[in-house]
Amino acid sequence: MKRCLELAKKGEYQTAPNPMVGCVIVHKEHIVAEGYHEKYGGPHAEVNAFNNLSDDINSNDCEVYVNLEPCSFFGKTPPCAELIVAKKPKRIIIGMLDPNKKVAGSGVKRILETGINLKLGVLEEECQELNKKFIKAHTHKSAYVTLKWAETINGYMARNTGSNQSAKISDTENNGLVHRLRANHQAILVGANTVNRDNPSLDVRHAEGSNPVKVVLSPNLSADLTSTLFKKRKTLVYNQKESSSSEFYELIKLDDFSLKNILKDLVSRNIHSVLIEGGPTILAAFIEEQLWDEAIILKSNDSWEDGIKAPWVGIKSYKEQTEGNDTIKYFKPL
Ligand code: AOF
Ligand code: ZN
Repeated sequence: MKRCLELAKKGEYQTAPNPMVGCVIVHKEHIVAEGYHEKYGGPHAEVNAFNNLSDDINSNDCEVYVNLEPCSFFGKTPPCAELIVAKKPKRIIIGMLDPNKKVAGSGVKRILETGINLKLGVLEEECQELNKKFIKAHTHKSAYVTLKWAETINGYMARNTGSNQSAKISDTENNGLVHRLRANHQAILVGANTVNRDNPSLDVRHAEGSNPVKVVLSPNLSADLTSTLFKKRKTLVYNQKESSSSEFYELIKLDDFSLKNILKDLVSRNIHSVLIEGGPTILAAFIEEQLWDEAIILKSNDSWEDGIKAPWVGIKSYKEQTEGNDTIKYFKPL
């Protein structure tokens, strides 16, 4: 199962909104074939693993390991549970059930019906951790939220006035961490004030992976639609005034404009995860409404005399790491 998780992780930047899944086929205690879900829309892990199994090996004598329950419906690909039933391995070992309501136990049920020996719940916590964004979206119909900001050693995240007010954490901004974080989320969200003051591009530059969907919260449509952000790739602009679409932005009017409804609307668009990059008011609102799943704070060595205070997550970090002169702190709600 550990190997399944390793294989699954290879799909990290390509599978969303699908889960990361790895599959290992064992014959006489030796791994004889492996496969993983490589990209969204592509074949599932089980299919790739069986395609890699040599014809000389009888699948009836094999054990199949997979970190997620085999699917049981025709989506972009045929059901993996039927593949398992057809290959009839002597045992299948599954990490966790699939929270997708189109599966939700029916894959396991189908396999058990045919008398194949099945074990469920191996390394379950690790399996859940790997696919936490997929699980959150399917279980709660709300996007997985990661908060991210940079702050000075004395807790300021922005200057009081002027443009480009954000605290720049040069050691970390320039390495891959921030960009990997962006590539790891399906969307990246900022408020109208951040757009107007910082004019960010919100692209992935120093990491592999595709660019996340850009999302702007602009209840009164105050975000300047001529900013850099709106010059390429479509941006979703949640607001209270108007729904319309143009080449580079889609205005989405929400009658009940709330963070909760925005996270729900993102999932309805197949966007399972969102990185919140500011500004301070929006970050504080996600914390206040307890709508966050993790927070990553980049703490610099700079000390400012004044400025806009960074929000406070209210708990201690569970992990810290050093990047040059910066400290990266990781938080999860209790
Ligand atoms: C598996 N193995 O490797 C993956 C599974 O549209 P489709 O056909 O790609 O189906 C996507 C759904 O299938 C996804 O939401 C999840 O429930 C399941 N993913 N299942 O047996 C895999 N990636
Ligand atoms: Zn499948």
